[in-house]
Amino acid sequence: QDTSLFQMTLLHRAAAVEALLTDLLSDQPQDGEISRPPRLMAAMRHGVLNGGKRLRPFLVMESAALFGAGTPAALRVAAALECIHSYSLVHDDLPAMDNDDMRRGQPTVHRKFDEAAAILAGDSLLTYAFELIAAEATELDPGAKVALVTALARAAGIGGMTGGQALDLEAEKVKPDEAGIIRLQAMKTGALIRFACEAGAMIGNANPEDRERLAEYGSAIGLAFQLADDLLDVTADAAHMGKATGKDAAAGKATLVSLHGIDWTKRQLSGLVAQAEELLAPFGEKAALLKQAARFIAERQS
Ligand code: GRG
Repeated sequence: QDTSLFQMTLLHRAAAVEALLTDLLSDQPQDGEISRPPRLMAAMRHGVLNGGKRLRPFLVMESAALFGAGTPAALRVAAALECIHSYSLVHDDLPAMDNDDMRRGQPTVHRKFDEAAAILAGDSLLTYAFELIAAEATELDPGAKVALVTALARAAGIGGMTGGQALDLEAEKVKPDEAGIIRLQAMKTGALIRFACEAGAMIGNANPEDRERLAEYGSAIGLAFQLADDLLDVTADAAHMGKATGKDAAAGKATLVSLHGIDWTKRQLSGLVAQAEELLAPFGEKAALLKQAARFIAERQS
């Protein structure tokens, strides 16, 4: 029953963020823009509005709700974060990176459009994310906006996602040790998930201790997200489980699963869920859905 409440809320929040993104990514020029090239906009929409789970937006909104923060600002920050996540997928799919033809069950942006369009759509989503947070329409005080922009830039940049992607590419040549794997994963996928949770606390004006608690929760579920992903990569009979490929496993990539095996990974995942729940314990019932989110991430099948 708890799980279905979580699933329903995830869908509800996904619908809200998709409605906002549909509006924001229309062909209609907005806020002083000279024009919006229709093909660029179509490529951006294809990269974003194509059926992702919208987990990161859920985490922003649910974390903000924990501190009683109203929806409009959280929704805009959530949309900004989804733009960044989507851009990373569009660029990750490019021939120079993973060279994937399909994403979220549809042709990748460079397949449907072309490579130049995919690069520009990704670039535009990345910059638009920061505009979205800083814009007047986001109802937060200037100090909060600067803090959010700074934290998001850090999470998406050198010490976060793009840095982690660089380490991941190097790992194909020189296999990292366990600490190296954990570090690269914390950066590549963990940093945005951690940001999602911490951003909610920031939007809700949480005290430093609670903000750190949410960030730690984000780190725990970020690691769980990656472990679950690695587990799916080896266990998913690719054709049947809905995951595109067991590509990493097939490429012999070093992951914690390849180092320690499936049983160890499952125990680790349970441990991370317990840790996430413990971090949220002071918030009591109000944090029930965030606790469910930890479970969902650890047990997800797609
Ligand atoms: C190329 C700048 C650049 C960064 C790439 C995050 C990343 C760095 C690449 C994504 C590659 C990938 C498949 C990583 C595994 C974890 C992951 C981010 C999966 C996709 O996230 P979900 O499951 O996807 O939240 P949806 O489609 O639901 O949004």
